[in-house]
Amino acid sequence: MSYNHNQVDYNENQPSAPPPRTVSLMDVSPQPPDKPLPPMPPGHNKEKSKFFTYFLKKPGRNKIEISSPQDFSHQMHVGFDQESGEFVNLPKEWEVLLSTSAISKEETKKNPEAVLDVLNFVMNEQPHSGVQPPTKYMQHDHDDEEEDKDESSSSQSAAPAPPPRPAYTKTASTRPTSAALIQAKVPGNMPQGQGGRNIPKKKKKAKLSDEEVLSLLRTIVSVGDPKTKYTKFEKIGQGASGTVYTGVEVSTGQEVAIKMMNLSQQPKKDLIINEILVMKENRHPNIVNYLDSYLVGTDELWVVMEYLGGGPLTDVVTETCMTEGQIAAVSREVLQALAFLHKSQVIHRDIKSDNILLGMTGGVKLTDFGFCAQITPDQSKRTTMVGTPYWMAPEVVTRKQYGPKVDVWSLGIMAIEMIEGEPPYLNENPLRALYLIATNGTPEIYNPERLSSVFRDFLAKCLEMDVEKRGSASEMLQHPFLRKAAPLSSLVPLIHAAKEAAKH
Ligand code: G5X
Repeated sequence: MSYNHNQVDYNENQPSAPPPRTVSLMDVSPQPPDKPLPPMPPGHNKEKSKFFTYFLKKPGRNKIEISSPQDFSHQMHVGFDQESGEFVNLPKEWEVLLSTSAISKEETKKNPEAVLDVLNFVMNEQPHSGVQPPTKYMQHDHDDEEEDKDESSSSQSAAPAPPPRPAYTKTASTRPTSAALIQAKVPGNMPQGQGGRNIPKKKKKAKLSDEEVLSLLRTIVSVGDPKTKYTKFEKIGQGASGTVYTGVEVSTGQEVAIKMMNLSQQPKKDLIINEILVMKENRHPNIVNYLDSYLVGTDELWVVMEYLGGGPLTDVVTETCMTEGQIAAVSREVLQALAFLHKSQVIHRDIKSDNILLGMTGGVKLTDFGFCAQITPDQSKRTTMVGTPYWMAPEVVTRKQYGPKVDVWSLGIMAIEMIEGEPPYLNENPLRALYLIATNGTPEIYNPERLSSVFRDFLAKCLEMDVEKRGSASEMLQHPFLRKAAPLSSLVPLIHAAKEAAKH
C-alpha cells in the first residue's frame, strides 16, 4: 500500500465551503448580527467602532464538533473602538495576552485585524495544530521540555526582550496529522453515518492506537537489528522528537546520522511516520537523504540518514560574515531542494538556518522534514500554522490559505539571517513579532545600500507580500543574483571559523 500519493490532511484542509472565520476589516459598518451584539460600554460611539465577526473556537476545546459551518454559535463579535483603541467584547484570556504583548495602542489602532489574527493564532490554533508560541501562555503542550523550563518567572510584567537565538527559535513540536494515516485508519475516507451527524472533516482527528502505529511501522522499516549494522554511536543533538547520534555503517564504513525516538514518549506518532514516508520517496542532492529505518524493541524507532559534519548554517550566520557570493551559493542550493520538493507537492514549512546542514566540503542540504506537508492537486492549499514564527510568511500568520511559496518567503528571511546574523524581530516579544509580520509585510533591512541591487531584487522577490507576484522556487533559480554564486568550497572557511568560535 502506498500512503504518500493520496495524502489529504483532514485536519488542515479547509472544508469545501470556506469557514466563516472572516474578519473583514474593510467592512467597517456593524455587521447585521446573527444574534444581538453585546451592549456597548457607556459613552460608546458607534461611528468609531469597527465590528469584526470573529470565528472563535474556545481555547482548549479539541473535540469533534457536530456543528456545520453554517452554525454560527461559536462566532463572536469583537468590536473595536478607534477612539479609545480598545476592543469591545474581547474574551478575557485574549485581553490578558494582549496586555502583556508589548503591542502598543497605536499599533493596535493601525491594524486591529492583525492583532486579532495573532491572538487567534496563539489562543486557538497553536495548542493542537501549529507552532507552539514562545509565550508563557502556551504551556499546555509538553512536547518540548526545554520550552517550558525557561518560562518559570515573570508572568505579570511585559515580557523582557529575549536573548539572542532564544529557545523559541526552535521549531514547535506539535505538528499536523497525516491524512494518509487517517485514511489508513478509516478506510473509505471519512466516517459516514456516525449517528447521521454531519461532522466537518476539519475537526476530525483520528488517533492511531499504539498497535496500529506499530503495525504500520512494521510495513515501512527494515528488518534486523541496527545495533549490529552500525557502530560508534555518538550523541550530536537532542530535539523534541528524539535524540540524534552519529554512527558508522559496519559494512561500508559510511558515517550516518541516526535519529532515535522513543515511541511511547511521542504524542504524535503518525507525524513521524509521515516524515519517513515522504522522505523515503523524495531523494535529492540538496536534501539530507533518508537511508533506512528500524524498530528497536517495541517502542524505539531509528531513522538512519546521511550525516553532514559541517553543522547547521545557524552557526555560520551567527559567527561569521558571509559575502554575497557565499549567500548566493547557499540560496541556490536551498532553492534547488525547494524546486524539487515543490514539484513533488511537498512543502517543507520550516525553512530556517537551523534546518540547513553543511558538509565539510561545502555541501548544503535541507533537513528536518518533521513539519513537511504533502499537498495534492485538489488540495493545494493549507491553512494550518506551522513553522517557526520569525520565518513565517504573512499569509501563514494571518491564517490565509497558503502553498509552497511560504518556503520561498522563509528562504528570504534566511537570506536576512545570512546578512544580519538573525531574522527580523528576533528580539521582539513573540506576539508582537507575529503582529509585525502580519502588518509590516516585507521586512526592512539595515543599510540596504551595502547590498548590490541584484541582491536587493532577489530579496524583494522572495519577500513579496503578494503571493502571486512572489517568485516560485523554480523561478527564483533563474534569478541573476545566483550568477554571483561563489564555489561551494568557499563555505569551508566559514564552517571552520564557526566551529572555532563555538569552542570559545
Ligand atoms: N544528517 C537531522 C532530521 C531528514 C530527512 C528523515 C533532525 C537533527 C539535531 C539534529 C541533527 C543532523 C546532524 C548532522 C544529519 C538532525 C534531523 C531529519 C529528517 C529524512 C529525517 C534533527 N536535532 N541532525 N547530520 N542530521 O541536533 O527529516
